[in-house]
Amino acid sequence: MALTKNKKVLDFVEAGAELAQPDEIVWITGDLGQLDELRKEAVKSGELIKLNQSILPDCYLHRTKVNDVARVEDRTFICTKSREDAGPVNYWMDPKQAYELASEIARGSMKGRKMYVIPYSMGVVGSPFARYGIEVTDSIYVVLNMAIMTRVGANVLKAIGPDGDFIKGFHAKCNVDAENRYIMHFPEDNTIISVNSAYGGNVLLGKKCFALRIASYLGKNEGWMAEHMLILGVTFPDGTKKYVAAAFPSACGKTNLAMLVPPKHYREKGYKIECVGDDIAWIRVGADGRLWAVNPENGFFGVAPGTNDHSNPNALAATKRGTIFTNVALDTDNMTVWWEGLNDDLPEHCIDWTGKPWDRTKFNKKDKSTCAAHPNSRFTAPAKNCPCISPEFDSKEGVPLSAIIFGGRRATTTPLVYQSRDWNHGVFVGSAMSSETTAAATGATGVLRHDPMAMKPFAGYHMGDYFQHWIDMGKAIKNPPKIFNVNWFRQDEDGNFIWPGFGDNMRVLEWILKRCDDAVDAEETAIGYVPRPQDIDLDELDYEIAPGHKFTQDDLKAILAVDKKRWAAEAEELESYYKNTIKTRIPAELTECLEKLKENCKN
Ligand code: SAT
Ligand code: MN
Repeated sequence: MALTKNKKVLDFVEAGAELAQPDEIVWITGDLGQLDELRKEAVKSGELIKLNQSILPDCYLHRTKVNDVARVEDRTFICTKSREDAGPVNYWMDPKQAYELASEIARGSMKGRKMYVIPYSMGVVGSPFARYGIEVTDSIYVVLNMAIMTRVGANVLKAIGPDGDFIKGFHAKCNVDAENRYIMHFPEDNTIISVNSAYGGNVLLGKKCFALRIASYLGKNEGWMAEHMLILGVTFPDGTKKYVAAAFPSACGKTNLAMLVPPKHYREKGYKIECVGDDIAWIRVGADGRLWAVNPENGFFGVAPGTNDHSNPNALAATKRGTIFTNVALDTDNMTVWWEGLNDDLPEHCIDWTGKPWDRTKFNKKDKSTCAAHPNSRFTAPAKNCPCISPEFDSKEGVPLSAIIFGGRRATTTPLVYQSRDWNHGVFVGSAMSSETTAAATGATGVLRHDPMAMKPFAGYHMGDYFQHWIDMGKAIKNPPKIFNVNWFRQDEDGNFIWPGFGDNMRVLEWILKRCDDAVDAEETAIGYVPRPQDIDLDELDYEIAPGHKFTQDDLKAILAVDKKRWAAEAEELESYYKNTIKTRIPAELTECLEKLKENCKN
């Protein structure tokens, strides 16, 4: 039975049903009993595998088709009336053509299936930040994941009200045919359509599709920002708190930084990190002239491989109940999960992510094809499970930002950390981000590509207009956060990571926050302010870059150095990206920063 009298909602659901012709329509109420029945049904059909309930209560494993393991950027479209408005780094399709194509593919696709109607909220229901969506889908996996990642149920329909608007999301898994897979966004119609996939970012429409692509477009028009950022809170020994948002591309450690456990001597002094969000931040200017951020999500869709007791004990703890694992390995001796980097106890009896028995004797760390878990295998865990979740997680107003951090995976050139000269220069630094690609999207990994503000796959409109929006926001912020860039991924000639990363990133965070208070000096360089090596706390740092090579101040000096020759080349490359890729609508403020960088690198 329909749960609302809102005609727009009813018309949308009816149109979806008319097209896809499901046998039945099921409204998701948010009722725990209903979700439980769906889990049972999914276990019966094999869509979910029930894990050991005494070790992993309420946890399940799901395997996708092997052709459907990551976001598909080349099949993700922004469908604006004018091609120019989608901009140069998005794939574009004419909206009329897109609707027709999607209809053709989805027509009759839910025959013999049920269509679930998921009312969901991005943000705390009823808060001024919150935005609502309705996703219809024929996948129980999607329903159960959305019920973790967002706030779902009848109360959302109440919040939408009898006449309110919402973002329309239509998902049909069809035959999971990669050749007919389309993830389409219609920002001018508040609509998302996804067909022929059943994987995470392609189908959990509240996440990247709504909370970034559609929301970034809404934010541009309404004067706020939707960003691919974690949000964390730092508590200082005197009890004060400061908040930081950080943008890194997918699978570059946002979840790890958001849940960081500081080194022992910091903990002993009273430092604490709390996680507000690990992937998406919605940001507005507050009445006090500062930027305020909320995490619109309700769970974590984190990368499993590499997550362990050292790299991220908080994320690991979050996955111990109520979690859906996707494409990890199944340890059949005790019906638990395993992935590369979880521990050194390779399971003796194990089914790999494709559903085949796995032979641990053939495992070779360097060869992905011998891995038991897919490199982009994931856990969907409720945020409330996280031991370090911030008390501000459910705050309606969000948290005030002291700093914004950009970062990518860069083996060379980019120092461990540097600070921009001011807001506009910070926007320039974000626009100049490049990072090595990861398994989070299909295609080659380890290839350096431009990824401005980590939003290349997620800005729902023209990238030049997006830069302009950042510049314009700066004008509206009386007390702007300071903007920094970090790079945890510098490598030596043998490919070893020079900086330890993980919990030791606290040492860099501390410097960043001191800079926000003008409590520490810095060296002005060609690219911005870089720490003096003595200002990064190396106390009790015990890290071996390679066997026999312990990290010392000299290594720190090396990863803080700004090599003007390399930066001159970087600037030249960026100039070509601006000119040949973005081409138009680049704010003058950014080209001025580029000219200054070129000038600074000359001698
Ligand atoms: O697949 S998702 O887009 O949800 C995760 C990611 O790539 O960041
Ligand atoms: Mn992400």
